[in-house]
Amino acid sequence: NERRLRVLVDMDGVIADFEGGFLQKYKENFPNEPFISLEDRRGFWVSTQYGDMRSDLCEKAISIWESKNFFIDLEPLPGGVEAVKEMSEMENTDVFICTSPIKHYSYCPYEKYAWVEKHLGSEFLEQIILTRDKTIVTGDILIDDKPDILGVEPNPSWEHVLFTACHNKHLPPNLSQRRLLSWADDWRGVLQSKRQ
Ligand code: UMP
Repeated sequence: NERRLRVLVDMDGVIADFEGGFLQKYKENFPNEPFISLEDRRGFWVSTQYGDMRSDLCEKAISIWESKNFFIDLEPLPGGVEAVKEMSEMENTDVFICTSPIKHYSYCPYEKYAWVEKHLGSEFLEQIILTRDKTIVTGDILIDDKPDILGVEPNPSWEHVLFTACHNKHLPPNLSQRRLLSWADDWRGVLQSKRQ
């Protein structure tokens, strides 16, 4: 059916609290090292901002999300699981979880599946897209907290709706990019605006 709406929902920073989970485990593992509060986060790459603070902190940051149980232990972001379930039950709507795994593959891909099963239910295991290049995935909307989503396809089919996160909330207004401030924002209106 050509009239079905296809919604791609990012995982880290949109339905799973990557930033909060990172900061908690970083402080536990490196209690004597400086850290960046969520209020002071700037830029998508946590490792870059930590490396800019002190060069050895880049690899210390990376060691946190490369560890076993990092991704499965992430808390859901407020309203995200409920929103994904609700949109998946809407008529003529297909929802996919579209997420980029880290290249250290020992735990992350497995734990992303386990997280989806735990928080969304086993039926959502059918809806997972793991890709390092989201531009080659077709959809009507991609809800994602990364400001610049680039890849081999110069003209992706989806409209990127920027989901607000600690690292992107200070970016200057971009009139060509819609935002969702949180899952309490009008995501239903965004979906409706794409239906025809
Ligand atoms: N990630 C890094 N380095 C960082 C921050 C995040 O490798 O500094 C990882 C976590 C996620 C991926 O696996 O990048 C981002 O995936 P998306 O949210 O773009 O799907």
